[in-house]
Amino acid sequence: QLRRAVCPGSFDPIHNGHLDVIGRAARLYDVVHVAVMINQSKQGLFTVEERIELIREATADYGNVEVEAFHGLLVDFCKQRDIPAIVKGLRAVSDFDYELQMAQMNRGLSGVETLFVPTIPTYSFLSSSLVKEVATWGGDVTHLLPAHVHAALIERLRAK
Ligand code: COD
Repeated sequence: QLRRAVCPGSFDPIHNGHLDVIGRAARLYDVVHVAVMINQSKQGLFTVEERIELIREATADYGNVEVEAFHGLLVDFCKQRDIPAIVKGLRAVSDFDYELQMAQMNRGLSGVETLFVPTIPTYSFLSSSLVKEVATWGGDVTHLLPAHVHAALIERLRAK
């Protein structure tokens, strides 16, 4: 039986911090599912379909990453696909409170485990919202995103 894990998130858009965590999970598990949350109440810069395409291109070389959208509870996504583990990056203590709450809740709901990998220091300050904010005002974020994501971001911000 294949050993599966999920890396969930908004990924609006995917950045190098996300990719680091997904890549590390992909070395530990047979199949890594990247689950892109559909959030009806919050419109992103990219549509869920666009985000999925950007992630697919960024993770194609790993060879064992599957990218899908989901709505509703993450534990239901896991149950439907026989996924026993959630893999998350931990940036700093500021992430810890909320991540611990979600981990406890998800385990209580369905027994799914959450594993945390410490973010590499280079990306510990990185978030999609900061990348968007900096890029909006012309700051250079080239080194924080895969090249095709950077190009899509610049294009999208120009069109707005
Ligand atoms: N370095 C390393 N990892 C990072 C970095 C970084 N710089 N930035 C983010 N990450 C990792 C983290 O593990 C993070 O959780 C993940 O990437 C995704 O990040 P985002 O910002 O794209 O996604 P979020 O925080 O908006 O995602 C939240 C979830 C979708 C995971 C969460 O809301 C969820 O599970 N929702 C589903 C509904 C549900 O089940 N709710 C009940 C929860 S108990």
